[in-house]
Amino acid sequence: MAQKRNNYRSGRIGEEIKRIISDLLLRELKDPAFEASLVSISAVKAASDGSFATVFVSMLSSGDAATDEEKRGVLSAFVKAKGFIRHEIGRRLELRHVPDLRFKFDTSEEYGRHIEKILGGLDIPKEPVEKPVDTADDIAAALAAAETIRLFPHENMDGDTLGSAVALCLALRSEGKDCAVVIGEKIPDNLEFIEYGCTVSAQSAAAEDPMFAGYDIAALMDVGEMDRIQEDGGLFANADETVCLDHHISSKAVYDYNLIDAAAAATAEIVYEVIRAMGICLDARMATALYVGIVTDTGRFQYANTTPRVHRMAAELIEAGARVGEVSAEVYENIRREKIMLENAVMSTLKTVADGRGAIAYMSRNMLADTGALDEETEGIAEKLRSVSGVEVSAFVRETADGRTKASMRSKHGYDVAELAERYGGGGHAKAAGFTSDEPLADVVAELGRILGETL
Ligand SMILES: [Mn+2]
Repeated sequence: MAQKRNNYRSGRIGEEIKRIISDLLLRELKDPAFEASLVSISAVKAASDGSFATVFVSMLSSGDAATDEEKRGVLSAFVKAKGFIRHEIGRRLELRHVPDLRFKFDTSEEYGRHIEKILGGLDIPKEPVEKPVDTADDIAAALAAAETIRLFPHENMDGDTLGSAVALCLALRSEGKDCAVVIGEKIPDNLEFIEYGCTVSAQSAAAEDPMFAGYDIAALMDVGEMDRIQEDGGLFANADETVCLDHHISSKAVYDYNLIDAAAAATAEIVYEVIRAMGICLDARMATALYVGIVTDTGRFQYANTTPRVHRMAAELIEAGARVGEVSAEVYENIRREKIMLENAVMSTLKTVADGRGAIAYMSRNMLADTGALDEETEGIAEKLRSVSGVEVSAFVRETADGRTKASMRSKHGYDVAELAERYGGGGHAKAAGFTSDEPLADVVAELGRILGETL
């Protein structure tokens, strides 16, 4: 399996992207919006993790400052051409993972036109910009100052990402904010009960905001990478300000506001602090949504992340009206027969290595098709594999819909699976981590078997 890290530093890649887009503007990008005004790229700032790059666009319209309408036309033309531009960047730089692009106007240029100075001043930072994390009070203040807020749960939606987003959405709506949770997947049946009218499809959100420029704040919920949300990045990346609320140790503080706390058991714990910092009183629905987040991310208060703080928070949520019985019945006694049949099929592939200390099982697309189960119904299989007596590390390897191979690893005691996942461009926690590879399923299964056999 090849490593996925690219060799470009973020400053270097920013310069390369600027050069390529400038060249495309001269030769290949033919939208009339580009021709009506003098459009140029003043700088490109790449995020330190390579997940996205901000392209600063300048324009002069027949010697005057461009009108808002002209600017919208240009932004929209860039968004339309984004697929082509990213393709060209990937081709010319031989990158497997092209950063997503967010286009912004370089407003500093409108007033001064001291182009030289601006190019110098805005130039690409020499080192990746990872910032210190913000406090719940900082996040609360940023949210309080915003009017339109969109929350973005991660793909393969789980109880924490959805519960956190729904609770924060309800809290912000109670303050009169225009807020919604943007999803691109069907909500798993066992989580549908906490939807509470909060979600909008990424498609309809895009239709409502075709310029991808309308939100004051876009927030990543329970995820640190833009390419793991349920839309292609345009809606999130072009908000005025970006926020990351997460508890994954691999997430980097590269957004405008970041509250990333690896000591939190769930993002719901972080969101709870933010809601309290905003001075909002929890209602029964917010409490239920947050309760789902902590119950699912602590494995029903069984994992090592189950701290006194988690139990105190659970007690406060129940006091605020969290519906404990409903959560238990909806989340855990609501399993589709197809999912059980898929688990049977996966378990029949179980192999152990290192005298039973490593357990590996896999799922092919055929197994999914034969049982009629859905991709998200693989959730929980990695944990089930770890529950086998004597197993220290489990790996569940599956084929994804787009033909790649995804590995989810779990460990019982000391083994750090995040370190293993990071070698393949993935990440996670010491006891729960994963990665996605372009190698075939059988190769990933064989290699993980070999590595666990040697290291356990
Ligand atoms: Mn989580």
